[in-house]
Amino acid sequence: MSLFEEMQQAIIDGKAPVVKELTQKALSEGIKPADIFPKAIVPAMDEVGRRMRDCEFFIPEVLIAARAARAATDILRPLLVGDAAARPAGTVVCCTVKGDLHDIGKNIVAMMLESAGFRIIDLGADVSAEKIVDAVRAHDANLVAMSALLTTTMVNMKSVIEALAAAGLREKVKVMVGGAPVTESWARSIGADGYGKDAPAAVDLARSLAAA
Ligand code: B12
Repeated sequence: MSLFEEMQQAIIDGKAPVVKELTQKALSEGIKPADIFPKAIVPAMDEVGRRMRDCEFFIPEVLIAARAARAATDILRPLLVGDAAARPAGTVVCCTVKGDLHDIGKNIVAMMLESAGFRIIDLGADVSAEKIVDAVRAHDANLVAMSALLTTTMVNMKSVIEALAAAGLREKVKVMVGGAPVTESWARSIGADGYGKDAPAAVDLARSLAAA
């Protein structure tokens, strides 16, 4: 098994200490930090996404794998600053909307996006439209990923889209939405650019929106 394959397996198995050790080994062997994303982390998390889609993995396994992937990204991120070849796939402002404290799904989405090479600005839960607008501006984000778990808070997604438009930022950012009560038709009705039903779908969607 190659070092990259070993790393992939360790991520899928959720073995964070092994991932950390293998990441350090890869770096000591002269492997470029930027190569570790496409050759180990992204394919491993793509496989985790596939298993989740096929009901082979459930939330705990996904969280454990995402944490293991983070053991690598935590080491690699500081090394990538200023490396043009390692430009992130995009910058995503991630949050759960105002009034809503549910953040488990949002955290999974954020971790999967990070593992797929996106820079994540995670604002947490119960986040106001103004805070999202400020973060998009401050971090020059090209994507906003919003989560809502309550039928009473999903309406706040619309307010965020309106606030982005009022701030003159709507043309600059793509908006993706998700969360248990959110649907494709809801996303369309509030003028979002896309809806994802789970974290693997969020990764596919972010990739296609960032490329559009
Ligand atoms: C855990 C939980 C809580 C925890 C939250 C802890 C936390 N840190 O998140 C606590 C105890 C705090 C809580 C509180 C409440 N809860 Co609650 N909670 C849940 C529960 C059981 C699980 C939610 C969850 O984490 N699911 C697992 C994650 C992984 O799934 P997910 O969030 O849907 O995310 C996935 C996808 O939706 C998608 N996704 C998510 N976000 C995004 C974003 C984007 C951009 C994309 C593309 C995709 C995407 O990808 C994720 C990963 O696959 C649900 C029931 C349920 N089965 O959904 C009720 C539920 C959501 N809660 C509910 C309620 C009513 C409440 C309370 C109002 C209860 C009360 N009376 O106080 C409060 C509200 C507090 C508040 N202001 O937010 C109701 C909502 C009903 C409704 N239709 O609005 C539910 C459905 C339970 C029920 N059947 O009644 N809750």
